[in-house]
Amino acid sequence: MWSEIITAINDHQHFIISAHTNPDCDALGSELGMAFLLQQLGKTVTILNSDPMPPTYAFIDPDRMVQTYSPNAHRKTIADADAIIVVDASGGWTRLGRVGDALAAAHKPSLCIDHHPNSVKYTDVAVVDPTAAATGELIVELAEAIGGEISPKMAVALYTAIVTDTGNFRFSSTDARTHRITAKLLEAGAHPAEIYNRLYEQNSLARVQLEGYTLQHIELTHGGRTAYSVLTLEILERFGVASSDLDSFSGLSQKIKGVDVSVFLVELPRQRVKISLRSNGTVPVNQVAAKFGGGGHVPAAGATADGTIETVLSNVLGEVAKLL
Ligand SMILES: [Mn+2]
Repeated sequence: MWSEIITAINDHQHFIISAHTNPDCDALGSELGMAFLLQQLGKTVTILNSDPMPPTYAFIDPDRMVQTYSPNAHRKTIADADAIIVVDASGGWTRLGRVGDALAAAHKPSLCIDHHPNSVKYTDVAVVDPTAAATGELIVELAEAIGGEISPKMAVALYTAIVTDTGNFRFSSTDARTHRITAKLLEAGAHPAEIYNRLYEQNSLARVQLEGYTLQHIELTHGGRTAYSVLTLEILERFGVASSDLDSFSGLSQKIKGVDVSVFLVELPRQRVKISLRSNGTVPVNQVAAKFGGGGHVPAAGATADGTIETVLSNVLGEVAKLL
């Protein structure tokens, strides 16, 4: 499975790694795991994303390798690169946002490593394995296949990728392979209690109180099968919490008995809305996300849409209703 990827890595020296917009922890951890592996092999690496690293996840990047793409600052970096590696995004260059346009236009040899279903082949070489619970799992398998060593830094980045993408090993994608790979990461120096603390126990009081506000404003529709909550710019401003800092809010209403789908919308500036969708695994919310130009998995997906929050909410609920 890895032979083409390994050949391409061996054949090149300067790499750019990228992932999808609004990178989650699997995207970031996989980028960093891949970057540390390439450095170990004597390669040079630049990680470029369209959106910044959420502060919560910064602990997996002790060397501050993840950069936010800027056309002027990175023109030469892209021109000088030999090859591009995309992780955790297989819907096409557009899934990468602004940096995707620049990378596509550069026409460099390109590789993709991902676990999203319904992949679109847009790179020269791709390993897409939807049975993997996280792209982080695939990076561990690649590291082994290439004869690399899992360093403590790699272990932390990749463990964090897997633990977040599996909802702390509770999503149905979690299997024996996940745990076998995770065991290796623990042996290599990832500490679960420490990582849990960094991920989930560093909230500001305001963010915890905003969680309370969100819980208090959950609405049910579709006979109780769909729950939705909406955070407007005004509310975010009132609580002083950034829209990029709300990842764990999207599944809050899945706690409710009878709820199959959770819709969580966050208003962004300039009439844009961030859509986060969760389901109990029986409703493919990635199909809804795809309608709005996003993507994801059956139980967890997202997109960013243009429009007022009211319009986007009614359109999203309409699309969800079609699947129920
Ligand atoms: Mn992922």
